[in-house]
Amino acid sequence: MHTLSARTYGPQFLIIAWLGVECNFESAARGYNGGMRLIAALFAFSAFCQTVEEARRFVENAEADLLKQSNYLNRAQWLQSTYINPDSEMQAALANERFIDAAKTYAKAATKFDKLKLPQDVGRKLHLLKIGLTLATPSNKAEATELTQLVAKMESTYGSGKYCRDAPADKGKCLDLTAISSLQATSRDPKELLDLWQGWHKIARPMKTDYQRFVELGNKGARELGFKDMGAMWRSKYDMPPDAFAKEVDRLWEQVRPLYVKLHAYARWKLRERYGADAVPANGPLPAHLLGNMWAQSWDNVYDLLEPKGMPKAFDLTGILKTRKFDEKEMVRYADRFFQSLGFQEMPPTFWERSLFVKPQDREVVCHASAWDVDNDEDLRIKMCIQITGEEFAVIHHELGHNIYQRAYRKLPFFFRDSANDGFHEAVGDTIALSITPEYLVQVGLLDKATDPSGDIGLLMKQALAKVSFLPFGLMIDQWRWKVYSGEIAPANYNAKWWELRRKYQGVEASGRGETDFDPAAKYHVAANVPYTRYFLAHILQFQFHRALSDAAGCKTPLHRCSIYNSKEAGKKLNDMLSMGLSRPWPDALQAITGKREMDATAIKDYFAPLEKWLDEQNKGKPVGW
Ligand code: X8Z
Ligand code: ZN
Repeated sequence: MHTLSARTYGPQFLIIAWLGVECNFESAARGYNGGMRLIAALFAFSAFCQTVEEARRFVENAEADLLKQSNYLNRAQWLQSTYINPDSEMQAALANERFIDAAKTYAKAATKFDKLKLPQDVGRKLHLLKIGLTLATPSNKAEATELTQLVAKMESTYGSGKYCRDAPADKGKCLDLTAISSLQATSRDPKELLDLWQGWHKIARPMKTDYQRFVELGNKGARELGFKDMGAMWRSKYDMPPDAFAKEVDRLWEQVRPLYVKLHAYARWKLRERYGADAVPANGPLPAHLLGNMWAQSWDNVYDLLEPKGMPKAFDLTGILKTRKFDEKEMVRYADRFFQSLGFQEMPPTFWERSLFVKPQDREVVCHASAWDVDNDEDLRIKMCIQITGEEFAVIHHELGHNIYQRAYRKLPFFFRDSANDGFHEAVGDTIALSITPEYLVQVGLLDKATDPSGDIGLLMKQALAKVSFLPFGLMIDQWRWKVYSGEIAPANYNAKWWELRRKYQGVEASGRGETDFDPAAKYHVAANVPYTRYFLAHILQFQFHRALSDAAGCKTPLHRCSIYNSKEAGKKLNDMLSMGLSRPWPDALQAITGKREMDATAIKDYFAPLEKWLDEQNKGKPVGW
């Protein structure tokens, strides 16, 4: 980590540093004596020394240039994502290549100020410049072009991926991921579920060779910036040494693992009841295709199979939205109004004009939901092929959370226009979605009457199937990638190791997979090179945020019944944190909202405490673990 305060200075350097000037004074003067030494030193002083003023000017120039290039890159990428074709793919790759090349050049040049004692803002910006990229291209031009084209191509391949069933009756019928996902959510036919699962995973096979080359070139670029590999570069963004961050993630996982294992055990015997002893083992991992989600990353779609018996049901938001004939835009309006109720401004007119809410019929788009700040100012947009379901209602809040964050920090200098760490960005909208309680739904007229809190196990179960089930998945993707980037996982074992980790963390498995399969790239973030540990962090952080904001809102009920809707106090607290952007290390931002400086899983554990107790009862005499 870049710690200016930890530097030690020799006596002569002290004065120079105090003047705000530093250079390799001693080595420039070495070999000279007396007066000559002084002249040589003065020469070095004027020719090679960097001043604080120069550092500030360097940063300002880099900021202005990269802001301009970022705006251009955003536009090229928006076009690629909302209109996949060879031309948009090429344009996006080229814009990316140029942006990365410029950022890398600045990052390397920034090291010339390494020995200067700098004001906090300048020092932090130089640090951010050095650690900011998630993809670094090699300086060899041909390789840089190859790498950015590979990344664009993999994202397009994923975005336009389809499963064409080959049964005669289905000839010519191809399903995209949106269609497959809604079938997976509702079908309870194990044969069909397996077929859909296997069908989608075929889209990833052709990406294996590209991915291997991508790793090679991406590592080369990261090493040119002084990182061990691309994984170390990713782990360097958390205001602590990369290895310490890896340990921090392990620590958080150990805090929540027992809760996950209990939910897993319960899910296993319920699925066994439904699908039979042949399909679901008594004490082994769960079949990956039976959880209602392509990656078994959230299980709320199989809530009906896992519903606690003899308890009131969780509210059925999908049912409510469908009965009331909601359209996509109306769902977004609810999320916008929620943020307004906290004191945030409504989304600007351009948001409604330029966002993509509905999957176009006439072209390929990357349907995976995302939020954009196209001009790094007010041109906020979301891109999402919205489905009319409760799950998507939450995703809309997730995306709008990104936009609200972006707008909160838009007045900061460009290098600070980001979240405190990437987990924060992913946590904001989810935090708001935790406030979609029965009381909130009554307040906004979507539910007639809130159920009695005494029977909340159903509600908590539904929430746990979305949140607790996610934790090991959120963790394992980068456990795999970090090892791939470091070389510990070789291409010959890509798939086997992927399944080893899925089994280890999630306790899920798939049969008959081999190395012609490349199952990791059947997940968007692998194909599109988006780091994933951020979502694991977000699933811890959002409960910390929710607890702190519920306190600010004066909520006295159990946490899962707290909604911060309409609370200006909670809104202010949230905005205090959001508007800090990336200007301070993330513990400062965490303190601004929660009063604590550590990421900590006690909030998620408190939230689910009644469910955990109930699970302990249910699992008595049943195998736990795999
Ligand atoms: O990718 C997303 C968001 C966009 S940042 C929709 N999420 C992860 C995923 O879908 O895998 C949100 C939760 C996890
Ligand atoms: Zn997100």
